Amino acid sequence: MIDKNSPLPIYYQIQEMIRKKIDTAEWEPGDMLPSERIFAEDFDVSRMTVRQAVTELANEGLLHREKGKGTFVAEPKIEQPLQGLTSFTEDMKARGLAPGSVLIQYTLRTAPLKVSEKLQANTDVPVYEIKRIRLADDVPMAYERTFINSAIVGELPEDIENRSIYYFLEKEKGFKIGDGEQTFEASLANTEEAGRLDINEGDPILLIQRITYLEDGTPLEYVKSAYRGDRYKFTIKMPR
Ligand code: 16G
Repeated sequence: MIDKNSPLPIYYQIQEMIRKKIDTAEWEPGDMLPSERIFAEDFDVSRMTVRQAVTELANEGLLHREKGKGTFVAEPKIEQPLQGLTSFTEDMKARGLAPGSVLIQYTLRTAPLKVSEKLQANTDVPVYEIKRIRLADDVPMAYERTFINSAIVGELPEDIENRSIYYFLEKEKGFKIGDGEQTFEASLANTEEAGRLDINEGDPILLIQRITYLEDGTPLEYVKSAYRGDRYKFTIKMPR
């Protein structure tokens, strides 16, 4: 299967072989790959070459490594189309996954300077600060830090952990959410994010910031989220 006379580098041929096994479901998510040693012996190549192939596929999110255990076929990434302003709960339900949250913090406080700027409010305005780990079928997907202007929404319910904030505001309170503005940037998980997302410190994450506005243009929330780089990819349709 490996052609040493081919102009294609050997590590690349190994990668293609692994890809094929995953594409054809010969290897399925959760399956453990043979060890580097076995691989190297089977193909009569160096362990370094095998490692290079596997490392690149792990960086791509196709494989994932667990310290002291081995390398496994990763779950396919969740593909999130960027069209329209949706909530996490809606996004998960749309793809047949069960949305969930673990509430880490839920406080009413005065807005930090940056947050007050984003919400176009005074620094003494009371804001809810809500930290939630967002789960899909019980697996952590994102770690969200939400700031909501309480001067605008009034009181939020105590049992926020088990609720959709958008559903509550729109369906129970009658607010009209208008639109949102979002930025994406690549980053590496810090200690807190890694712990919350069940990944290693330094693993790739996507940092997303969203400001959501009511229909009349009033800023409602400012949210900073860390999404797992190995579990998510975003798609966007671009009409020319
Ligand atoms: C999404 C939004 C977040 C919003 C949340 C509401 C991004 C990056 N963030 O996670 O801004 O607060 O949905 O979700 O998409 P909920 O209605 O399920 O509580």
